[in-house]
Amino acid sequence: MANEGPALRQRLEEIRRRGVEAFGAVSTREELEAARVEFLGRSGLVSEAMSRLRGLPAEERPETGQAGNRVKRELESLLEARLSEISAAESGDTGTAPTDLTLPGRRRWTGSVHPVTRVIDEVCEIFREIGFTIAAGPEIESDWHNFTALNIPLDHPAADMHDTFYVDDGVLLRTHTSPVQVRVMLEHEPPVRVLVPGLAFRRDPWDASHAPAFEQIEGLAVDEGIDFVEFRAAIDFFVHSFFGPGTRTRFRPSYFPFTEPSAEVDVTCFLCDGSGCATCKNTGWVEIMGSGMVNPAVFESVGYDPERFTGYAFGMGPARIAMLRYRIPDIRMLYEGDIAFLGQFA
Ligand code: 2U9
Repeated sequence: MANEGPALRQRLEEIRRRGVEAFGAVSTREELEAARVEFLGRSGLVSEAMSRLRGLPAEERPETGQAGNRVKRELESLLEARLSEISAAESGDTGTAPTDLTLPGRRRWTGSVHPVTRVIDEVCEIFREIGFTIAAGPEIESDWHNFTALNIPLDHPAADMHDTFYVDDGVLLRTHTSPVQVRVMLEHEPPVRVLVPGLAFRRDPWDASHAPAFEQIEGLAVDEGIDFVEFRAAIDFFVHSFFGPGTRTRFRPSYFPFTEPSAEVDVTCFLCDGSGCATCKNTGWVEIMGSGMVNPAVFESVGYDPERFTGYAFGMGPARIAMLRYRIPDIRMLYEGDIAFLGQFA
């Protein structure tokens, strides 16, 4: 009988359809058990149909057998699903907890700007007002861009293996953002006024006042006729804008290979107004940055005429400024990602 295979498959499809209907209609364990016996029991409809496989011609058996197995699996999973629904209904578990209308509403979660980022943004905005643009560059640098071009000889302590992360011979993680200014000068003729925020890396300990990776903001202005007066005026404009118009500035002589003369910039303590507190160690002054007139040797390195051009440069650590401003006692608090702590600065 050539039609027996298709006929049996048709029968299986009918069993499947009736089974889906029957399992869908039950609402108690007893009804479900009765439907199980009828369709999936040892002498149930599926078994009965499958027992007729043996009578099929050999070439019809695989396809029909697979169809039978599919019907069996479908009805078995339906059985299981209905069983858990009925159990859940019996235990009174509707799948959703009752709503407690007396609970306070959930506050929408909002992010906040990291205090170091806030300082960076404010500093950039202030210098933007006096003509500075932002520049960026690679964090992995050549020792020429990081040291040599900046008048730091490679046998200077700053270039020592113990202070710098070397990636390869002559290749290192930049120890300041200054190589970016070197790159800007190599690519552009003066006038140059750039601000460079970015990460710098030093082989420093991870303690209350050091981090091996830290943000810096450096600035560089180069043009004909830039003198110390313009330099002080720019720094004063920044200090008044950032710390308040009543803040006074003090330049203390210092030394950096890339500036000459060099100065540390102190401001009157913005926490005690100069009367003396723990932050200013009772001196009334806090140091906020290093600075100076660009050393002509640096101009030589990048091919600028040191007879024609002068300029000033400065560098600050925004984490240090954030610590002073927000009275944060340990630099690690800024870098541990503790949302409860950082959220306070929203
Ligand atoms: C060029 C020429 C000069 C950038 C400068 C400083 C002084 C300075 C420190 C502040 C705190 C680094 O983050 S910190 O530890 N920086 O004191 N930086 S002058 O001078 C330059 C830079 C680039 C071409």
